[in-house]
Amino acid sequence: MVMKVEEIIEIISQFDIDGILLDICCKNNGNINKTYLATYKMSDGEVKKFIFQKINTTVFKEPYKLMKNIENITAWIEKKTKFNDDHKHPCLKVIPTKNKKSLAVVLDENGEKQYYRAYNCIENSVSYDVPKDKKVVYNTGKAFGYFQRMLIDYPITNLEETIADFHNTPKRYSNFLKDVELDVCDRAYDVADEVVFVLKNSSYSSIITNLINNGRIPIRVTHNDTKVNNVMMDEQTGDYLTVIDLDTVMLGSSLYDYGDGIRSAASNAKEDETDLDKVFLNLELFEQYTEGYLSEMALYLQEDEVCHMGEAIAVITFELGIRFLNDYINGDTYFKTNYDKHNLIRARNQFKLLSDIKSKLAYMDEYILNSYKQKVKIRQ
Ligand code: GN1
Ligand code: MG
Repeated sequence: MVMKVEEIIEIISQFDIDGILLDICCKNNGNINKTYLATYKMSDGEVKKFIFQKINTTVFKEPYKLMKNIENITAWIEKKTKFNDDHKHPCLKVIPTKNKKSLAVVLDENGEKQYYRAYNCIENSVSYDVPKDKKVVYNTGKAFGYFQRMLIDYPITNLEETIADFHNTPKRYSNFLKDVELDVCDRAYDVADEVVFVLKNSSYSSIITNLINNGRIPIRVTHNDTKVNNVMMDEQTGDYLTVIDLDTVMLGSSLYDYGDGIRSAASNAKEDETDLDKVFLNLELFEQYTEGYLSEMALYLQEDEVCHMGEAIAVITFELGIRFLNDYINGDTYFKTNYDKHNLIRARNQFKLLSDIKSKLAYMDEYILNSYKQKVKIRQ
């Protein structure tokens, strides 16, 4: 449903922003929430930008819990940033409504509640769907490593689960099998090759969850959506500024975050590239991300985490491929799509990427271990 400009202006006027709206536009990023960028002239004359987002409540069923997490996490990071006298990394801030709520609520034409939130906009920043160079990839790894490090001592009891079983890959796999069986849209037959690919690679589903369940790797506060475009970079210097999209910050494993970061930042092509010859894991970019990530996190990782970082890239790529294919089979109810077979295209893309990742695992494992050892030795 397309929202009229007057409607969105009415909604954002509920937020506590002391300025006059100059311009608003819809941003076409993210597969879940709807995002707007607005420019204001503030009462002191300064021109400032703000981000507004409509929360997708099919995905995030409890928006207030979600916002509580984000407010607590951003406050935690801001406190640490101030303590460290760090002026390089501006913090994401939730802008409250005039009646001091984290969300503006409006009713849609069916009487359903719609939830909107506002953030400061990180000034002079840019994000990339496909990184423009090696430096962006290095800095993406560093940004997510830094984020994990900032939250290493975050009180975990103070964190809500915003999506149940988000990175529970075995559950994703068993749900997928059920949905293939149900085949509500009559689409499974046409994607038999892709379904067979999933079955053949099913051993990837339980690698990380087994490590967690056997107590071999720690549970940490993790981002859980470490896509390259979730890092804001300095337009001029190319350095990372801050990590955004904190909706899925929950308890999880560092392995999913590292794996997802590589899957996203080191793929040679965008997630919906149809020419599969272009889709492969770029090893040079893999090295850059790994260097950036380990420069922040090497000292904090446990041995079993380091030993499984390579495999984690395969696991998360398998998981996302299943999610896209599952959504296609279910009739495209979860991810935003721009055309008919968009989710199927995305699934094929991830499966091609997975095949390539598998062929490079031995190299990547060795690289990770050497890089880790070097960093730990230097710091000791
Ligand atoms: C979604 O909203 P966005 O684009 O940052 C998804 C991620 C997927 C990603 C794939 C809550 O992230 O899990 O990895 O698409 N977020 C959610 O592009 O499902
Ligand atoms: Mg997201």
